[in-house]
Amino acid sequence: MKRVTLTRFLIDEQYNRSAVPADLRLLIEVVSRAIKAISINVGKGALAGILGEHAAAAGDASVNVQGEAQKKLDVIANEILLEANEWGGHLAAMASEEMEGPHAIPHRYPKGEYLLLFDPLDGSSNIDVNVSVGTIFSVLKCPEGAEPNRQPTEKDFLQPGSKQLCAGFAVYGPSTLLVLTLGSGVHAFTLDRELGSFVLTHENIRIPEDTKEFAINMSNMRFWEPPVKRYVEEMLAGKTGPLGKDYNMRWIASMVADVFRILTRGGIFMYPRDNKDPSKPGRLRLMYEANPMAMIVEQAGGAATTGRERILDVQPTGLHQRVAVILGSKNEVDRVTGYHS
Ligand code: AFP
Repeated sequence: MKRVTLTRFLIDEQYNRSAVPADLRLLIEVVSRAIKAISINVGKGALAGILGEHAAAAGDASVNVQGEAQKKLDVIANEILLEANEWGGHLAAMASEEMEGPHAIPHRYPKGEYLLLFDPLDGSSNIDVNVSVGTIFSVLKCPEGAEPNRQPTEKDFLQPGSKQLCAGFAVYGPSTLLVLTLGSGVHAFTLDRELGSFVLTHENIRIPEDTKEFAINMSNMRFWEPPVKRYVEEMLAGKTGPLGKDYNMRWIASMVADVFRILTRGGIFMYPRDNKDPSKPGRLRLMYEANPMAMIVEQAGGAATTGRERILDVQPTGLHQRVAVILGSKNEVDRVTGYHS
């Protein structure tokens, strides 16, 4: 089998309908190198003394802007991505789940036109139990500013997901995978640890429009809204119910692992709005989880909604805002979204 590395994929126009701008190629290459470094850290597990919770200076567990306990690897992954990306001249600024506001490019480095957003380590509650985790990233173009060299503000990031130029995620599992879309389909690369290169292994991934597999955290059932309750009950009724077929269930609690499974064999993933915490319209973050995953899923022929609207159409109001997520096999997403109207 011809071994096409990520580098060749980005340059060889037979893989991309339109040429990938050099600065965007550099961004993707740099992010892929950071993903390799994170993969090495994750792979060391308990041997590196970096499992468990990150202790703030005071010695107690630190919490991130979400008010969630930070794992040591959350902080390490965030720092790896910041350090890898801040000097290359391809970025105007960065934003991360782990940081309150945008991360400016230090004045000593050149700046570029792209904004990079990321969840450095998604699924971090799974790290200590050795279950797959990942990194999710999204690329936007920085709006033209009135004055040159102005520092981008949070407002510059608040663009709907339909404006993304690129989206991707890594899965640190039995193998390390990089899933990528530039708007011309979805492709996955497997890390060849001997070469240190990402090699194209899944070209033009397509999600089957139908499925018999759903992913949801069932322990929240009593908090769901009626349309989701109805849909899940219909699937649980299987052949005896209105959907006329039996369903299987998976819930890994690492979005990257659940989404990659859906990319490879179909399925529907739901983290719907629930009334467990009425102040939160969902658990997952729009800018660096839902939007990149929605672009990838749509580019693979699937669908992604909040239950009420297309995720990529949501006009963001805050860098860390949360949103309900229903994504995967198109016919199933359309069905449950239809129940909401
Ligand atoms: P953590 O990063 O805090 O582990 O959350 C992971 C996640 O954002 C997403 O990857 C999972 O699908 C979802 O949360 C799991 O949520 P529950 O733990 O409530 O099932």
